[in-house]
Amino acid sequence: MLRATVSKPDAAEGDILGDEAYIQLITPEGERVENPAFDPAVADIDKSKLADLYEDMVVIRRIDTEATALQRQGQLALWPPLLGQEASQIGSVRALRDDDYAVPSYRENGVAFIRGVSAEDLMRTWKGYAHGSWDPQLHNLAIPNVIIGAQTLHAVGYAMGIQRDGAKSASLAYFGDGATSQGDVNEALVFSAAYQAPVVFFCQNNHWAISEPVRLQAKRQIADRSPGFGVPSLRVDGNDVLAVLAATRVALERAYSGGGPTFIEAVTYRMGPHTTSDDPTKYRTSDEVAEWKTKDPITRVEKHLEKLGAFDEKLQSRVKAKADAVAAELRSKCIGMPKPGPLSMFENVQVEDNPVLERQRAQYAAYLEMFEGEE
Ligand SMILES: Cc1ncc(C[n+]2csc(CCOP(=O)(O)OP(=O)(O)O)c2C)c(N)n1
Ligand SMILES: [Mg+2]
Repeated sequence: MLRATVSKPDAAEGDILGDEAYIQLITPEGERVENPAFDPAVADIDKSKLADLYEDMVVIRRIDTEATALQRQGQLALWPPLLGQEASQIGSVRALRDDDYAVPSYRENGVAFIRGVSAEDLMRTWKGYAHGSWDPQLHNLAIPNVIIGAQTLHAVGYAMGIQRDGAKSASLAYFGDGATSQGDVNEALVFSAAYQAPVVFFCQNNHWAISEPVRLQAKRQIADRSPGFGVPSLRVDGNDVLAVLAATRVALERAYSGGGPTFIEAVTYRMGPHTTSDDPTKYRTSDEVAEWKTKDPITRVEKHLEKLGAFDEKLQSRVKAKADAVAAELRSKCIGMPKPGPLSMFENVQVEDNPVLERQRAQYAAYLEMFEGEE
């Protein structure tokens, strides 16, 4: 079940894009595939719970669409779209317990929403109004990390803390395919294995690190990297919410029971730009995007629910109403957000004030005074 050793190298460069060797429980056509190893992990997911996962995915896609529009209208400074990665984000975050601690990159805005971060807090960072918008302790979710891969070290450190407290929870780090080439991620893997820390490395292989394709940096599958560090891995269809939920639950159970770290490669695709500042038509073909559209994470659950006779009018209107309400709140909170004064940038930098910070604040306040009375 777990890959403790690396698989055979790919036959040819480029095969990584088309490789289907992963855990899949619902096909793009909406068929349920039996999998004796992973079915038990999602045995509780009946029609109604699958409909809830569907609702989650529709809602976070809507958040993404709304936020992208808000950026285009000048209301947000930047937005990193999650379009296409809904199953990876929902399957993984719904596997977490409240006492588990998640450590995201910048792209996990769907994860943040599910962890209870308010629309206002979600928007604040991307409006450029705060360094980090929410209280990590309140949601057991760290603030977004833009330093590629650094958050994997934080997650391992947190997991080592859990170990020392004798608690039975786990931490989970979100990062991308590109991040696996960073030193920080490699160091995090070493430490996690050395201490058998209760941590899950959740890598969303969305096939691109800005304009660099995964095949450039990875001559073998991403899931082959961690076994070399002594961290077993799972490779899962990242567009299949049920499979992602199953794989993440299996990895978390290993962590809770003292089994140590697990690496998950969720094979997915970034359907939109890297951020709203990026134009992906400069470096990838529309054929590639069209091919991934056929593997859409939401459509396949719709098809599956249809086959079960559960994709009815009631569900559709419930989901639409929720998505509409969340989008409307996001928009009104974003547009109505009071602009913080320039000196607010000195808040929450460190736990306590100190002479260096105070001096910088005073210097900047004096500088701002020079412009008083000007338009
Ligand atoms: C240490 C560091 N190096 C470079 C960058 C610039 N940068 C921002 S996003 C990115 C690509 C990350 O790709 P990946 O890990 O696949 O995540 P994705 O954006 O696809 O979710 C890079 C290189 C950065 N933010 N931090
Ligand atoms: Mg990527």
